[in-house]
Amino acid sequence: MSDSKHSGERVELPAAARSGTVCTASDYDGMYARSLDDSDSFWAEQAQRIDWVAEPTKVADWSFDPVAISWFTGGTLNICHNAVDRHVAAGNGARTALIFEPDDPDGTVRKISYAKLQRDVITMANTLKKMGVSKGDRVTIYMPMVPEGAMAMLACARIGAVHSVIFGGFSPEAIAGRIVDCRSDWVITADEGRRGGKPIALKKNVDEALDKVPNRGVLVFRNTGCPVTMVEGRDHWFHELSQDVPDDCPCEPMAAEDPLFILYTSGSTGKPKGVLHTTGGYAVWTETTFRFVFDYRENEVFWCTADIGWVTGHSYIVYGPLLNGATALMFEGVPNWPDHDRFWQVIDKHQVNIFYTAPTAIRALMREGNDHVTRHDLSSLRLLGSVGEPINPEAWRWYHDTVGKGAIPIVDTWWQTETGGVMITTLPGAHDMKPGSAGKPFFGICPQLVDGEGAVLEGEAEGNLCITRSWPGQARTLYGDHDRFVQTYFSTYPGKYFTGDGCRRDDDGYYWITGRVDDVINVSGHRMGTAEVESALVLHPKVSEAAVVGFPHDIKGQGIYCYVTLNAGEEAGDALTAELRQWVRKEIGPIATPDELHFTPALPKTRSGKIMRRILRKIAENEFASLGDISTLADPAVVEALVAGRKAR
Ligand code: 6R9
Repeated sequence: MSDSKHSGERVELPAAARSGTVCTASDYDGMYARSLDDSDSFWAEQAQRIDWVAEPTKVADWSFDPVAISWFTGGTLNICHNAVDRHVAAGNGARTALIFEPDDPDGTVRKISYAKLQRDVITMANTLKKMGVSKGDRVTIYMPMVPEGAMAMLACARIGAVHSVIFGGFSPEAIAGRIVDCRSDWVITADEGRRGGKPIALKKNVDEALDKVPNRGVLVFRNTGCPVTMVEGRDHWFHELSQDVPDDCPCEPMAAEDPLFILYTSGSTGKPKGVLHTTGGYAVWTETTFRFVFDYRENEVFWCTADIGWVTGHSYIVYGPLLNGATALMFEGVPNWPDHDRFWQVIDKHQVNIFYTAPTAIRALMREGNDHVTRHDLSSLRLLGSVGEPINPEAWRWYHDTVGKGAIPIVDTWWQTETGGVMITTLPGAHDMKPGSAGKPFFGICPQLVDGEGAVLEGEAEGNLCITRSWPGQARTLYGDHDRFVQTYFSTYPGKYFTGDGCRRDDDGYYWITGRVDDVINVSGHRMGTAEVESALVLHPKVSEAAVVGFPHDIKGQGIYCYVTLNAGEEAGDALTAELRQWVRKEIGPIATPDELHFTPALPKTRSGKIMRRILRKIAENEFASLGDISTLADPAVVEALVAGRKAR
């Protein structure tokens, strides 16, 4: 272990991790070089692990200025065939595809083989067809973390429908907005979900959303059996509609660039962005990244704790593992219910080999002490992973030493909804680790650091993280708004994809993500546009203006800090604080609940009326000494009042 101020602490890869790996250090160097120097042949080779109906005639075909991205042109395929059917056809039908661990530890575990998954997906695909869904239709999926959620995605992919999964924690308003944005006529949901012992009223939320945006059909799964209202002609119980559907359903051949899914994510302006991924490139990218990043070995159990409503769930619960014929664990519950040892208990119970979670969960569990971990047998673990936000070295250490017993590697994987899969990480059999650093670029990834003016920074440097070349899993557009896609990602530094993240590269070529540089905050690994929360707040009749920033939060990484000015005559107080918190929950969902509401008579503004967020951020962070230049403020006294207010909290 070496220690250097600039390049960070280096934790050597255990010798055992280097043997039997899919990619050694020298393999990586050679493959990485080839992935850039001879990109087409490199990706054509990776693409051979996918079954194509028609082979692609061209590998990469893209430009970042103007922005037009295609991969595997001329190729046709079906990702459901690749994730499910081909494993059955190859004689692996009996292998477990999904292990379902329910919220309640005493509930029923389900083990779903590839053969069973195929039958269930066929039934679901035919039921969707019977309801009226056809190729190209957008289908909203608002499901609990049960296997039927994954099956719904695969069933859409099978018939060429485009899925748009909405996280079960989102509100009716958020569902309605997303349905309108992608003009989705269909919803797949369940009566109710469960998490941490509490019910989640999924069908009821859908009903409220559909009051605003009528839909053609809703397919409803019976999950908890709670009573729900079924709207005649619109709502269908799956167990009824699926009666008598045929038991075969051919996989629709899709062009490589046909849309596979839309996934909404937060941007720096109010409206969520419908990130669009297409079929061929996403299949190759998730298959390849899963294979190399997790170094998956036959019969291992892989557990990614994300929800399928986030990109991590799409790529590393559903598509990446299943494309590799792996066994993926799907967990309905939460880390701290019924007790803080739930994760460790599940690892022991299902003999999990690869465990992939988020720093927010690690920090929360670290707080509860080591006993919760040490009382379980975690010896099945071979590899740990982290995703969603920078992991602080202290949490990394605990994860490594207490969970991994200091004996197994950690992959800290940096990527985004827009990147489809992992972009920067160490590889578990190739690279030493550095706590807090994601590591090295994955094959085909060309990271570049630029300063505020766009000047390229070489060697050891800190700047804004761009990617200069396309990769197969890159998002192709924002649904229905290509201009916004270009504007958001390619206009700050023309000719480059701008990630929105700040980053440092050390003298070993390791990348250290420093966080978002735009008005997006990262709450428990979930991206939240500050503008979204502001819009929700100002919708309240008593609120005049709101400015939202992130601030350091022990568990969540960043918390939501809201500065609020009220309309004349309105009184601030605990009751209004509670009311506004509830209001934002209802507008966006529980993950957007403000942590701090700071009422203020005025916000710091420039003379041209722009809110000085930089200052608000510093005040929220308790960094009063470094407020910077406040001379351009219309009324500098506002700042003094805000600082006094912050200190008093
Ligand atoms: C996969 C996912 C993307 C943003 C990204 C960055 C942050 C994700 C990270 C990380 C540091 C890591 N992020 N992984 N920061 N180290 N290993 O999380 O996608 O929800 O779109 O968020 O999350 O800021 O830009 P998404």
